[in-house]
Amino acid sequence: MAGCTIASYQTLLYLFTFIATGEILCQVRNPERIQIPRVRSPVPIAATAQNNANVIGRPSNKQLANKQSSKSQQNSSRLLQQNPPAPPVSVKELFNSSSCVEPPFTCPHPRIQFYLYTRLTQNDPELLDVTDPESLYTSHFNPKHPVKIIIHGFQGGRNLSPSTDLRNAYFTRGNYNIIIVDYSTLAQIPCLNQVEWAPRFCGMCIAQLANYLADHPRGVPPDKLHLMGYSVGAHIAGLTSNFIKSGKIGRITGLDPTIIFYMSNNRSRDLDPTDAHFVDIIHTAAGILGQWGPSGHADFYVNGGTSQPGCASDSIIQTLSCDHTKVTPYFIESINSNIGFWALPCSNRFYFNLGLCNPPESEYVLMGEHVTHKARGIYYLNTNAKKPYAKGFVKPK
Ligand SMILES: [Ca+2]
Repeated sequence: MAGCTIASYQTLLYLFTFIATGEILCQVRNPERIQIPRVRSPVPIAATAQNNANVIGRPSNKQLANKQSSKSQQNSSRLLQQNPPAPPVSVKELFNSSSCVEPPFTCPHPRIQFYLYTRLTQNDPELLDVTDPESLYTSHFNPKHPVKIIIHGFQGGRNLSPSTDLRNAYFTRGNYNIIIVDYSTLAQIPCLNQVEWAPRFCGMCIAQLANYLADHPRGVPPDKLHLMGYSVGAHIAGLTSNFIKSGKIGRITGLDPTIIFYMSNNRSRDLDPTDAHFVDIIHTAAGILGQWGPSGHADFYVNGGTSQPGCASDSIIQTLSCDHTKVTPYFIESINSNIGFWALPCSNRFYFNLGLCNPPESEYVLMGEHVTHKARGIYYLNTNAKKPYAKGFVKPK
């Protein structure tokens, strides 16, 4: 029995290594300075504390009024990031949630942080404190600009690609409020139990952020939010919807949602069309590291959806990781592409490859950032093997 447990653990570890390798392969670190808003709010705290009444695990009014508590949390957060707890030393500890993350498991949690980036603060993100109404007042958040909430994958982080590349692409285009959910120290490789548990917990805390934005006089309602998640981050976006009480999320983009831990048909446990007004999914490693079946209003299968050009290598791990991670450069390029990733509706890969799907031009849609929210069903498209990946509008021969 113990042997089975260890064998299962090893299998899972290999799977997570695939995902982690994919994340690590494209790591880019950017130096930055964190801004913690300190200017006083012109609006009484008591007024906004009342609006914050529906948030999950919300702090008490005493906490809302206690700035010292907020400062302590920020200091604690920094210490945790600088000194993560020691990894577990036994199989039993691996399945103990407290082995890597310290209780209490309530939101907000110092290991799940929200960094606001605007065009003016690209290198000086502002840490949002959902217990403090002043935090949003004194930040550069502008409710007139689109709000993008980016959720990285396993072993990702705000200073790693694709978070960094997404920010750069959006700020090249215009003004946005980009909130990076950084939970990099929440789910770590040795703590397998947390890899299943952490996404639900993370979703709950992101819902607290969404409710904070919805209740705040200078915030936005959930239908103005665009959540996008890569790999397990896609499911976290879906799980977030389970905890939002103040409306429905406007859009969720799933970037090759991982299949690991998400192979059941329990829609409350993963990303599905009920989680937002519009859910678009891009598949690049379907059936291997990514989910196979369609799970959004619109599902895009790129180059067949499973194997990506330019990813072949001598290492099977590198090849599979490359297929999985390739989804992010496709989406990033879509933000500023002049020709776009045009896709056509088609029921399956076989018909697409044979050129049997030949719909009228009016049925083609753009994949990626500028997808029409009216898109429904399964779409296929091909890309170039190297940048620029977009082929523009291409009709089957
Ligand atoms: Ca769901």
